Amino acid sequence: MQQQTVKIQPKSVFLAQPRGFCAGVERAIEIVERSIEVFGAPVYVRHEIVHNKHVVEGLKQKGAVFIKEVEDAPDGALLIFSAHGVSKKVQEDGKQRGLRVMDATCPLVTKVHLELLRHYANGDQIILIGHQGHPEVEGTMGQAPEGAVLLVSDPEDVTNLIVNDENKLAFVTQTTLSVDDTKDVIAALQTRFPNIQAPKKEDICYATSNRQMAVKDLAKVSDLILVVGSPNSSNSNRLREVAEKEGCKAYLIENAQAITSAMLEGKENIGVTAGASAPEVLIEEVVSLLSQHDKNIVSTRETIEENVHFSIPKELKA
Ligand code: 0CM
Ligand code: SF4
Repeated sequence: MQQQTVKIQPKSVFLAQPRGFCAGVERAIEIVERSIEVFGAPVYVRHEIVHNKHVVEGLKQKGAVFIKEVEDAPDGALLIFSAHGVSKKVQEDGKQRGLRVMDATCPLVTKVHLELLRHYANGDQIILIGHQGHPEVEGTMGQAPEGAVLLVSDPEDVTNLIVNDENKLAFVTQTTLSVDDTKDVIAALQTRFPNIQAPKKEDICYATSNRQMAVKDLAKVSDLILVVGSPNSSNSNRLREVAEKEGCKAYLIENAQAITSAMLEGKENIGVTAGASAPEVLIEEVVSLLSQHDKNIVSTRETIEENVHFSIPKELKA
């Protein structure tokens, strides 16, 4: 076993708080589990319910079938949309097929959709700050007809934008971006288009900003940070980048098995955090590996208390 061959004796292990599951992920997983309990297996989930391999494999065992598109679900199926949200077209496809649909879109993603729709109804051109190809970006852009929303990822994209009327512009953002990088993109937008309308309340969600704040704090005391999360998880990738920007070496790891001796060589103080879709059991395994010689080296660094909960649809409640 790889775990036994890793020679590690850090002086201390710091655990970020908050870390791991957010309210939107908890709700999305609960929707899948309750759908199976209430309606029976199989249930069909369009896209990974959240971007975590362990979560997806666990739900497969319970009777969830993960599909790419609505058309991959058989007639009469129960179809669940992932936490990242879907476009109007995907919603429409589900309706057209006459499928029973459960929407596990995080309410904070839906908030961005509604904001975008409000601007669209006002005749504003909308700029979305986000990463091309990410399912949330596809879902958010797809709230309005093709061409109505322009996507930018960095200040350079802002320089190249061609807009219809610079006095009828608004921007929204993906929920899981780097808070600091997004500030730079917003500054570039506001410099070029002084009348651009901003969201009333930030679109980057509470879980994303809190985890970034916590990893910055971790970076002050760590010489290595391990971020538990899957490679396709946007918010988890951002945590690794934020740690590195703070001057701390950081790796995104799927689980404890991914830790190598080379990663740990010469590192005395190791910080551990996790993306919003990474389950606590994976973090526990990482901590237990790092502290196998002495459990007393582990301490938690709390930066902010979280108290957010989203309820599941009525028909799934016990
Ligand atoms: O958006 P991201 O790739 O970070 O998704 P995730 O499934 O890793 O995290 C939860 C969410 C959302 C929306
Ligand atoms: Fe919702 Fe934020 Fe969690 Fe995504 S990371 S599911 S937007 S709370």
